[in-house]
Amino acid sequence: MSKFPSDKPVLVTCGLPYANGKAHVGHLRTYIPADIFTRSLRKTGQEVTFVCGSDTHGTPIVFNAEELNTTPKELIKIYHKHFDETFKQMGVMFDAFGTTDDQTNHDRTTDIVNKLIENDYVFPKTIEIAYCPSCDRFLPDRYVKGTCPHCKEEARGDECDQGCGKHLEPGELESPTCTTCNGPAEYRKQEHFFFKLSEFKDFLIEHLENLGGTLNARNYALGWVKQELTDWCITRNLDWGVRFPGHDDLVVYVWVDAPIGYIAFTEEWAEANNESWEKFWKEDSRIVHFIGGDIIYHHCIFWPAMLKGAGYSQPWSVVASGMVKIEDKTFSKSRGYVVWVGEDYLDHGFHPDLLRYYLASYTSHTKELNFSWEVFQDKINTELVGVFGNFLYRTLLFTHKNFKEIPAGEIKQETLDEINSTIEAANEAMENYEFKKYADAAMALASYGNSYFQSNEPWKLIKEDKDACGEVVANCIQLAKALCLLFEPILPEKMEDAWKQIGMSTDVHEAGYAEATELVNAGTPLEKPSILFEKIEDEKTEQMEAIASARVKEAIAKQSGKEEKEEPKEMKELITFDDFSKLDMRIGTIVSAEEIKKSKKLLKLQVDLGEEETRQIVAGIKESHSPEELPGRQVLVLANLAPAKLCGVESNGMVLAGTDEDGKAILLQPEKGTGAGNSIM
Ligand code: B3M
Ligand code: ZN
Repeated sequence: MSKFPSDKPVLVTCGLPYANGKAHVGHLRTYIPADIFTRSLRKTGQEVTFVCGSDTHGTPIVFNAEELNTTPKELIKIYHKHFDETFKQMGVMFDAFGTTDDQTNHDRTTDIVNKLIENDYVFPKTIEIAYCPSCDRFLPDRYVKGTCPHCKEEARGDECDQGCGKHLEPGELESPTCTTCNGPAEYRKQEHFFFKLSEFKDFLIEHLENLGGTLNARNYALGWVKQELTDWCITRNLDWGVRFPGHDDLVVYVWVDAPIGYIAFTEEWAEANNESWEKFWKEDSRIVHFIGGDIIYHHCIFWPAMLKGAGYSQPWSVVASGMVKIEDKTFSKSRGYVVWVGEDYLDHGFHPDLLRYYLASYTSHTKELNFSWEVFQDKINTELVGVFGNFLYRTLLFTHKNFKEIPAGEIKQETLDEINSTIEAANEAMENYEFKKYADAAMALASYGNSYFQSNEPWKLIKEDKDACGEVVANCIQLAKALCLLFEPILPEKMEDAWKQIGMSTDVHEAGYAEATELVNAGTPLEKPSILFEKIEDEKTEQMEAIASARVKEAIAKQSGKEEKEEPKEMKELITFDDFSKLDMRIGTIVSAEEIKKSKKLLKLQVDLGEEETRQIVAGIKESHSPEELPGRQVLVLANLAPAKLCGVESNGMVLAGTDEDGKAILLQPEKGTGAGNSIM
């Protein structure tokens, strides 16, 4: 049964960007799918409110402001404006976009903290806090670094950001050092306030068992809750933030007032639109949080417990996106592995909708996404240009040339059935937060349109039977109409254009999926069409790749200067011997190698695997190996990998390689020469 539309009010939120840095593609991996989800729900007839805002408190902001010789207030003003503008440019249309420093949020936070105190969920405790004797101050969160007590990696005060990723409580860090003067810090006793998180264990287990969204969020959180829940220190020694009631020297921890921003922004929206915020936060509702995979703990544990303790409604779903990487390194603006939305994308003249399409359709939402200009180009050129754009343009050009209007003609049941089943599949994908499946379903309808056009040969029919030709064309325009509606959530601006081109005078953003099967109006005049999607040239991709790799190289150089440690490798899921024995691994001998002209990274190899014919395998080793040096070399090959096309070239297996210090491929090889085809055990 379909979950949408429902009678319950739906609120969609996105994790709040810290207002102390620019927007990068990693951010968009959360915001764009959330925007697509909101737009798509609206198309089913569901009313949705979509809110977000800037996260303006916490030590990173005070820290940055100090470094830039400005005040936190000035700093957040600049970045708040930047995010607001960037989201609008990217077509991410929030109904409200506030800041956690708004008075509404100060008031709501104070109210919630007071409720928690009243309900006896807050208690004082004297703890050891890092203190720097030479700077003469207490060191909250980012002001102190040291060793993580859990994994012994270098960590900062509130989070083991380079090691195990655990949230750290004040006083937990070993060998504390002041990040301002780099001098040794000491622990001093001080009274702080704690939230009794441990009392919420049973509530949280039940809450999480019923929580919707993506399984990664739910399952991680359940794992943590079942292990241990420690009470949570919710105050800090800072001037900047929301005052802890009754204590002028303390503010609440940023992770208290940041999620409360979701409520405050709903209030701001309600105030401006004469609406109720309570229907979401005090009554039975569907609150859907879109977040990055690194803040599951805060959204699935702290936040619902806090809401429960203060008598508010809890989230209905948490949708957590996988991380974004660039050249296999996790995005990190502090380390420089980053693709900026402004200077690395929009400023190069790329249309926002292309990036929306790429992010939505590249891989499943919870998987890691390795940002690649080559894949970006390939997806745009083959799918948007080659399939969807091609169908729209050839249909409209042909219609304009031969009819100048939508011709009369019966819309066939088969066409309507195809549209209906696509919408059904797309909606099901959306309800499961499977944006790639949604995009693929829509693209498959465009392919259907191309085959329909091609097999009916309207260019022949026009000479023989104009009426029959008109019918084919009318069916194509019906398909085009459905495609505009299906693609609007992903390509909002482009579909505004396409909607006009097919002769519609209404607003495509307001139109619902139900209109897809409302018959197009014969006789509607059609203008000469314009091309919606242009091919991205190879030179452009190469230029963009060069920028990205220069950025990563620079970051690596900077880092080795700072002697920072590499990211530790996370172990993948355990597999059984049975799983392993499914791999057919063999020694292979490279017989020949040639360049794939279109690709910077790929070579086409013929490999002897002891079979009758050699195998064609495409390998990403062009940057490290020239084709001439390869024939005769022995390599390790995964022989039973399903065939795939890389850059249009068929590949039947995988040559195993590792990477060197610069991230270039190094081939793995047997210790001594042996027969091709010998298996690896
Ligand atoms: N400002 C950003 C992050 O840690 C943080 C999110 C707050 S959501 C309430 O990804
Ligand atoms: Zn750790």
